[in-house]
Amino acid sequence: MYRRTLELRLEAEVTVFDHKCVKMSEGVYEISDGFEDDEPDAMKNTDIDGKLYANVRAFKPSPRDGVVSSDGVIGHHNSTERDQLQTSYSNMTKERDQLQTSYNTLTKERDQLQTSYNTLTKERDQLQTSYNTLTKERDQLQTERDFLSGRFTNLKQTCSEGWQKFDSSWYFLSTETKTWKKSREDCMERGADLVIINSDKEQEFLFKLNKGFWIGLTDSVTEGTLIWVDGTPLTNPRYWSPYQPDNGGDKPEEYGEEDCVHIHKEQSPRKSWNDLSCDSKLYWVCEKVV
Ligand SMILES: [Ca+2]
Ligand SMILES: [Ca+2]
Ligand SMILES: [Ca+2]
Repeated sequence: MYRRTLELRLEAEVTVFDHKCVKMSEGVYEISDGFEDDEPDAMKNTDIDGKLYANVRAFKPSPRDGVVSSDGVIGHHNSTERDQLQTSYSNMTKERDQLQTSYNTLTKERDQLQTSYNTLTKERDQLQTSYNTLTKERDQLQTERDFLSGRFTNLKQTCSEGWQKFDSSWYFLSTETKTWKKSREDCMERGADLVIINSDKEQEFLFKLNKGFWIGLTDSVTEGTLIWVDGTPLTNPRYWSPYQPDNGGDKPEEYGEEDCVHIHKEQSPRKSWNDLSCDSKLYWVCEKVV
């Protein structure tokens, strides 16, 4: 914009200058005529100026001869100014071209930067997504690690305190005797519960421990409804001794209520359960599922 204004101004100046030149040459011609008419006699051939004027008089220029032929000094001055303007104009044109080149280069650079910026923005977004995913994964792994570490600590305790493993569970056989309720409390303090028997294999394993002990089965809530310590009702398998459960021979007034179940070591492996008074003191077995 600025360049264009400058160009226009220069062109205007050159035009005005051209116009002035024409006017000036006309003026000179007219003045030399005037000298012929009005010059006092005293001026003639008396000094340098006079000689000059005389020369002017002697030369009869046509209006078309203009600056150069009518007055050498003025003509030279004007042509110098014109040359200077021409030079300025050339310089300006050159400068304009350089500016145009610079502008093109900068435009190109700006476009490249824009492209780079877009690429980087995209990359940043991808990295952000990756970061979010990794953060999520890290949190999951931390949770998993905490869970496993807890389990490991639990297992370490289990192993060091006389527990033994069978299938997918750990078992603890007590070395003292307690009521059913106290026995259960002991198991819970060890992070376990009284044993729940789920299979023939488990029943046989327990029978081989060769002791009479409490298992996690009771009908203390509702007489006749036997429930495991995890809340599931007794279905199958079941390994009752003959005539059991009998709730004390159905004579509570004589034998007391029998609401807690134990394994009787004198019976056969698959026929060894008996219900007994919960206040009896027996060994017990805790079970911890891995
Ligand atoms: Ca079990
Ligand atoms: Ca009972
Ligand atoms: Ca019984």
